[in-house]
Amino acid sequence: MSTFPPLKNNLLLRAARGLHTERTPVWMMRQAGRYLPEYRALRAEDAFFDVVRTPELAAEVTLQPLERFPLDAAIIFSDILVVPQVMGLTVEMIKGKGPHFPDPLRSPQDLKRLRTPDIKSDLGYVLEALTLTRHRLDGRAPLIGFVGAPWTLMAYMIEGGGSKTFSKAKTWLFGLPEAAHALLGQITDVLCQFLSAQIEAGAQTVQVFDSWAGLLSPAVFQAFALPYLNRIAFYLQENHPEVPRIVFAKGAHYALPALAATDFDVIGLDWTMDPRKARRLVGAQAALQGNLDPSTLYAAPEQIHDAVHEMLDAFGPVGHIANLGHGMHPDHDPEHARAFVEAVQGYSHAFASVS
Ligand code: 1CP
Repeated sequence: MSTFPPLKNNLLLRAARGLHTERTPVWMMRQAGRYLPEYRALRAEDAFFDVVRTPELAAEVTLQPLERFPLDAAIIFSDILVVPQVMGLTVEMIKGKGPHFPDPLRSPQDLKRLRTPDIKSDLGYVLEALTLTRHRLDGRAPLIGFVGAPWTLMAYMIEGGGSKTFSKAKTWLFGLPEAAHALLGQITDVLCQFLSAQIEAGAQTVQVFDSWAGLLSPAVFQAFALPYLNRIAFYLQENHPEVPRIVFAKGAHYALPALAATDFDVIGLDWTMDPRKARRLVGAQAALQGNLDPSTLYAAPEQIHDAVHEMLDAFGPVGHIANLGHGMHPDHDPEHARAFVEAVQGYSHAFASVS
């Protein structure tokens, strides 16, 4: 393992542990991406997955938002769909439309098509990008690795792309539960290995994105999402106890107490969740991350400041990582992202010192 430069800003790692920090750390989901002209310029030259698969380019894109804003974390430029790819499914990125699987899983018979990847060779490009980025960061901020959650990945693998209802994937949950569990178990094994390898390659914290958790009922989440999230958090706790684990189960209001009881250290909230209520449900069992409505960034900078102050008051100064409640939109103005970051850093500094 290479020796990395010392970390000069560990605010996020401390907040993730519920420790006191001199101000609230801040980053933005999808902070590297299409709202940045420098990203669009780079993407004009190369296809999406070519950027992801070229460590030099992935590192460059990861650092783009940090060159502009004083962010407290970098998130590696990659995609949750690299995992279905190495399990044997073809994934294309269609301009303006998003991901497309030309040959998704159509029936339980198709599980035979899935392969067990060799993480170090098949996903070596992500690992190399992490190591390179960690060096280039030079300790400015911690580096976040990530994966999609088992249910969210299963949803794409069966549906073949994005969907409003993911009804094909839900057909498996309700009509083919054994096949669904077999698939979820297989995905989970890969995710445990991949997250572990990301940590060994340089990730200082990891986030699991369960972007489609909100489509599930509490009972279905309990049966098909939670056990696998639990397994991932437990595996990481056993193997890398020093690395904080973040889970973001978008839309899953009902799941907060259950997630608090897992080995995740941080629970991400989307913008529809009330921070005070979430804190009551989670107690001191986990730190919270979030949750400004990303659409707030369409407002003028003064209004962004007001909304951020309200958000910081609601979360309080301890055990909070400021973020948006979901990702940046491609039509966001980068200067409004700056207003968000500066508002968090300016206000929380004053606020932590009086509390
Ligand atoms: O044309 C382009 O440049 C493609 C746009 C794009 C980008 C910038 C995609 C396609 N993926 C990404 C990068 C990405 N994806 C990151 C990079 C790091 C960062 O946040 O800065 C991350 C963390 C992801 C994770 C991801 N991919 C999620 C989970 C987060 C979320 O938004 O809920 C999901 C659901 C995906 C699938 C995906 N990849 C790309 C798109 C457009 C989508 C969503 C499609 C859909 O709505 O179903």
